[in-house]
Amino acid sequence: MGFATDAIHVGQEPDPATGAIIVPIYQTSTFVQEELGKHKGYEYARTSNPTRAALERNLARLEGGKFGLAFASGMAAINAMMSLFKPGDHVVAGHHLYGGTFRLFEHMLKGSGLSFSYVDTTDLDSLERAFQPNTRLTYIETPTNPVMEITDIAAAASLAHHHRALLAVDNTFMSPYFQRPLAFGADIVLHSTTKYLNGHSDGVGGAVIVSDGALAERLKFIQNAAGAVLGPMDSWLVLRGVKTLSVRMRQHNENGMAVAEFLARHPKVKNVHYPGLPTHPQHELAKKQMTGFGGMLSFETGSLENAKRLLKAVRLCSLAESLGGVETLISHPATMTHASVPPDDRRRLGITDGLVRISVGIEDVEDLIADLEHALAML
Ligand code: P1T
Repeated sequence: MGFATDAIHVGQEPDPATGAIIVPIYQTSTFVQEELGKHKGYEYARTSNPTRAALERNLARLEGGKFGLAFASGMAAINAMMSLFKPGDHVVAGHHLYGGTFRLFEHMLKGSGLSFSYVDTTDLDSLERAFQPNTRLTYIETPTNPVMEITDIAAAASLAHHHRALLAVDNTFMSPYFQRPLAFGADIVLHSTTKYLNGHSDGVGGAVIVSDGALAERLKFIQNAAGAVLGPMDSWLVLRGVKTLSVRMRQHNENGMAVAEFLARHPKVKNVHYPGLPTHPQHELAKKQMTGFGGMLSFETGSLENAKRLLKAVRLCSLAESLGGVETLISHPATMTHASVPPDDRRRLGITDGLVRISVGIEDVEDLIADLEHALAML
């Protein structure tokens, strides 16, 4: 079946008890057993819950994987996945990561004995040089948050496998509608479902998707043992959001492209980071591994003062962290999403004080452009 059909139907057969077409919110902590050892497949809701299980099956299919696991947030999903590794293991990570992921690695997991090298994974030679005998994982975002750098997933997977490491890809920015990392050889896909998968800015969640049965077993063990599971109500909200993922993503892409082109033409905008623009340094690679460019972009206003003025002047775009919802959000990475990255590192990575990020929503694009035009006139 096609992607949109799968998004609407997989894991969502009519409820066997009532025929309800929508998977019910099984708001329960436990399940009554008929006799010792005899039950209907569910015992205790941390271990598994039917609403969460429906979402997990759905997300696994959309990513082209076999197993999905849903967590309480994107960070909980990343943390659970990182629990696969033990003290002494080394991780090669992309130098551009969501600030919270960097904070987890540097300020929590380093203390538990993991070590990290951060490299420019768009440059396959530096990626290759970063492997050590104890490297067990390569961890990337592509495109990266917030400057939209793109790593060749197939090349990163073969390098990782050559060094007997796994490749994990945070696919939050593209969603499986535009990019399916497992098909390019990645072993693990991560999501903050808070973003495009939910799509309506009304829940926090995360997911891990894999195809390997042994890896899935270990992740399932971690999910149950550590217990940062997604609740039934939040699982239901993501299930509902995913039903419209394909139509939303097409509109995010159309609006994203129009806003990027408008900004690229604007005399007060210095540099637009959007993989759909032919001027993006990895535009060709983007076309190879993505089927669209999505709704995320960032651009340079030149100074903190300009960024501040712009963010104050917008009326339709909302100044807020997060992304991937139907409404347009605008943010300032240096002081918001990436505040936990040390200032020197931020500057080296191009997360300047003048950088502004937009999660382009699916409003009428003329309204968005008019809002930005009005705000840019204040600079
Ligand atoms: O917020 P949470 O659901 O825990 O997800 C964390 C996360 C993981 N990966 C990526 C690529 C992300 O962008 C995020 C969260 N990002 C934001 C809140 C943001 O505004 O960028």
